[in-house]
Amino acid sequence: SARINLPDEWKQHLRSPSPWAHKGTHGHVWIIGGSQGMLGAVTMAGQAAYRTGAGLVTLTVPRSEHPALAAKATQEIIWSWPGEGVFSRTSYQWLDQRKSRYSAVAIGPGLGRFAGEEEWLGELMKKIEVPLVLDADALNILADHPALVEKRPPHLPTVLTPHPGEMARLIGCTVKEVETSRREAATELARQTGMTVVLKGRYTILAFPDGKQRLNVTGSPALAKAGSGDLLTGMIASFLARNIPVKDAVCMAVYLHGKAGELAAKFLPQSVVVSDILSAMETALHQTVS
Ligand code: NPW
Ligand code: AMP
Ligand code: MG
Repeated sequence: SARINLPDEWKQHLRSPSPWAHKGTHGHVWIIGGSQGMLGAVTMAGQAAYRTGAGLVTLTVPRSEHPALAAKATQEIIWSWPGEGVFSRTSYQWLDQRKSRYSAVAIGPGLGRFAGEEEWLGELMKKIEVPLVLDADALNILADHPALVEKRPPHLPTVLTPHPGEMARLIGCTVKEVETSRREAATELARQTGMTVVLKGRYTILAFPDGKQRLNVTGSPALAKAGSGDLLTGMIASFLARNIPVKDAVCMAVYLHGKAGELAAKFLPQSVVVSDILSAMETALHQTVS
């Protein structure tokens, strides 16, 4: 597979905002996920989205988690899922109005599993008319209910971001089998689903519905820590929210995510925490555009 380098046309996507920019100019990212004990996943994704240029980020968690998230989030807007307690208990009608506010959506970080999850994810996949990223537990739901893929209108961009464990569940094999045939696994899933696949790992492989692949070689063991994948999900959603074409958006996100890991790990990879990676993201972006 061709390696990802940052060609000149990507610099265009990353150029500095106009002096006349306002927060509505750079896309509104909607991140849906979180569950008891797993709220960090959505705030980390939200921070990564802001760091990579999003103008607005809204986090949606179950109503029961609203107070806990409100105590944590600062820059992110919180809009809890309608209906008491968990995610699924609602008519979904409000989605028709709500969805037009957002320019890209990510579902899954810290989501957990719950009764009614199949119908819930199906409604979102069907009704969301902007680019969609499915990560973490959204992928696990998809693995258990493969027919959900049909719910997604095929003309809309959809990105799947499995790590090898999630990939093994999606294609029904072992993690070891995924690791010995990463390219084949990613390509097969992209073909089966018609979606863009980001198979994460030391060398992340991207597979597109047209059969093409790209390989990313940036990265660091500093990223081998809780939260790294949640950051990547926020970055992809942020680039998609700015109307960057899906192929460019995923290539840029995995490349810059890896670069940020490298820069944050200058001294001691094992000591790097998420806030270091978020800070290094600015340097990674700056080095890329200059
Ligand atoms: P093994 O053990 O090697 O056989 P899970 P999760 C495998 C949320 N988070 N290479 C590995 O398999 C997420 O968003 C919340 C090889 C392992 O057993 C999810 O919603 C946080 N194998 C939820 O937690 C911070 C690899 O996959 C299995 C691999 C659960 O997600 C953390 C683990 O995967 C987290 O992001 C690799 N590179 N990577 C928070 N603070 O709120 C993974 N595996 O069972 O899907 O668990 O990824 O932790
Ligand atoms: P997740 O397992 O969902 O948190 O995702 C982990 C993220 O960190 C993915 O983007 C991986 O590619 C990245 N990552 C984890 N370990 C490494 C490593 N040793 N080298 C490069 N990237 C890594
Ligand atoms: Mg993850």
